[in-house]
Amino acid sequence: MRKQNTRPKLILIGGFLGSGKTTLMMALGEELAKQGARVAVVTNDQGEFLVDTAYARSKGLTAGEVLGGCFCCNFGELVGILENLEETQKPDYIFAEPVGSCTDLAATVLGPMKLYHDELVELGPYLVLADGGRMRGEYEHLRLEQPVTPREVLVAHQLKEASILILSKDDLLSVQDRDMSVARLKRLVPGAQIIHCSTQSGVGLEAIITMLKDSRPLNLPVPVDIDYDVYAAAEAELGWYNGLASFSSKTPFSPTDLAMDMMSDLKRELGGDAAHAKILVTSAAGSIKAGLAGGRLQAESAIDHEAVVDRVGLTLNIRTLGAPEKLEAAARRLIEEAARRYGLEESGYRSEALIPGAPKPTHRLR
Ligand SMILES: Nc1nc2c(ncn2[C@@H]2O[C@H](COP(=O)(O)OP(=O)(O)OP(=O)(O)O)[C@@H](O)[C@H]2O)c(=O)[nH]1
Ligand SMILES: [Mg+2]
Repeated sequence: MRKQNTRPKLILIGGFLGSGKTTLMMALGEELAKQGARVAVVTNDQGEFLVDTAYARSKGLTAGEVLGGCFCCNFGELVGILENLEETQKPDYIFAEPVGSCTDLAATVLGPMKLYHDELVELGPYLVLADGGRMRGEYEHLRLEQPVTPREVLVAHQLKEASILILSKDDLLSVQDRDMSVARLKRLVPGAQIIHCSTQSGVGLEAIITMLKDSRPLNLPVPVDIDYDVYAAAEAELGWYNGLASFSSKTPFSPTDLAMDMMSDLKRELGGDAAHAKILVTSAAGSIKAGLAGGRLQAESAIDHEAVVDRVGLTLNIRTLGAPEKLEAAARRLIEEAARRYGLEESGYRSEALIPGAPKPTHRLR
């Protein structure tokens, strides 16, 4: 059913790299679209060539993107995209996914949007994902309650400024794991509403949709203070690689095998160090997306497992500890190795590797 209100509802979905933002955004978007609503998404990255945008478009969703820095530092561009979506699509809901290493969105995006562009969008709740896989793994070793390292400060801050905390990847958690994670989140963000959710089992999705449809006015999340030098240091710990290429061959090959082999090679190379690495392989037979987050390799495919094709397009995004030049060299080796193993001809390679610059928000309301 279409929304009554004429302004689209803008829903920001935040959370650390690999926590499940895009997957959740697609699941919610597809469900709302099935119910007759018009849905658009806005993706965001420090660079170009995004798996998330290509993935959203491969699912038939209208996707705009803010490139070259987060929403907060490119606020005008975000507003331009929202205006354009309103003019061309008249969406009921717009999901926007900030960069996973970005925080302070209450002060730099939501507050300014309400203050300067109230006529353009109605603000929905700010959902922040706490990665279920990491809550019962890596995050057990993080002092989120008394953060010290830049990573701890960043992750704790992301969680603390949420309107609603989503404990993601519930399917990976035992009941006891879930209870412990929810209890920890409650201690960390007292009074927060917490919904546990899985895009695999479907748990929690209906509760989130019901909340998004609620037309009662919302309180904006209150900005939480953060030291921008520490925040910048947390972002600068990560090397960023985005690349794309095309592969073709006279002998048909399996896009699924190619994607999984490449990600297994990458997992061997990066081990648990990948904040998030993801690949999207598109072909005439469909697409496959595979991701490596928190040391776990997972795939989501919209293609027959047995399908073989003679050409594919490939987009590869890696965010991990380490220097961008090393990352670029590793990604290049990965692509060359895949081409050699499958006897493929490679063309159209483009890439960029960088360390995110210090955040300099267009607005910061406190
Ligand atoms: N088991 C499980 N895996 C999930 C779930 N949601 C997402 N994933 C996997 O988690 C990985 C990261 O998912 P994304 O949705 O790409 O995460 P993201 O937060 O958008 O990542 P960035 O855009 O890099 O910050 C992928 O391999 C997904 O398949 C879930 O509910 N259960
Ligand atoms: Mg994403």
